[in-house]
Amino acid sequence: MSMDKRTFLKTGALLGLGATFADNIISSPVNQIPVLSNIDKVTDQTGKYVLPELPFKSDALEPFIDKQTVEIHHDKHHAGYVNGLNNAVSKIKEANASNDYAIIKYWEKEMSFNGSGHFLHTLYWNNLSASKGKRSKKLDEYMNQSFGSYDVFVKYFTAATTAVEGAGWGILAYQLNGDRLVILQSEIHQNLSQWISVPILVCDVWEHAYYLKYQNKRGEYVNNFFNLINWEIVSQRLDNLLSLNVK
Ligand code: MN3
Repeated sequence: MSMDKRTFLKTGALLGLGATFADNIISSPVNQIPVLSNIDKVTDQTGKYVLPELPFKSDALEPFIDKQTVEIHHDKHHAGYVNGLNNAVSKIKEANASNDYAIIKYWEKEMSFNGSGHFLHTLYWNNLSASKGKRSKKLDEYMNQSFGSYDVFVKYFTAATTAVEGAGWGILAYQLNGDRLVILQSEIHQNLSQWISVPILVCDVWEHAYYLKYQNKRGEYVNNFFNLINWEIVSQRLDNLLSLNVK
């Protein structure tokens, strides 16, 4: 039994998972990564979004990134996203309580913009350090599989990140179902996604999904969508994600 498998099984036991389930899980390379907890935490105990402390002193990245930039970036910009996100969440709660969804599109956009801002900055601070650290064998394996080599990754990531149109991010991501690494550009923070959120239920509202039958009546199609949801699959997706225990 490999170290990875032992680590996982131990964790699986802690989570109360059966051996069969653990055996299934370890067949995917990503799940051999020991469970990571408390890295990239975005909330406090109560579930409220909070600004994480910097994992280093604000001058630690000198001379590459200066102290003043780090302080303004973290204390002002990142803090602003956290406040904006909490505000959007409370406005959405109000909408649910009053059954008034007149400006739900606005608050969804605010939640997405500020949420992605909060989450990406949390990842950013935690993936920076004055001491570079070493890549794991597993990460190198995935780099080789996905891009050919680490050197190609560096060239590709540099090119894609430099070429982001306007403000945004270069992102190295693990594609859950496809089991590979991908490099993405994000314009602004979000484009209506939230980077650490993984879909478990989706409804296609492109016109091709409903137009022949519903024409312009998208709301009717969405109402009827609720007659068709496979909640077992949705529940299973949630269970799969909870088993990753990355909270
Ligand atoms: Mn920023």
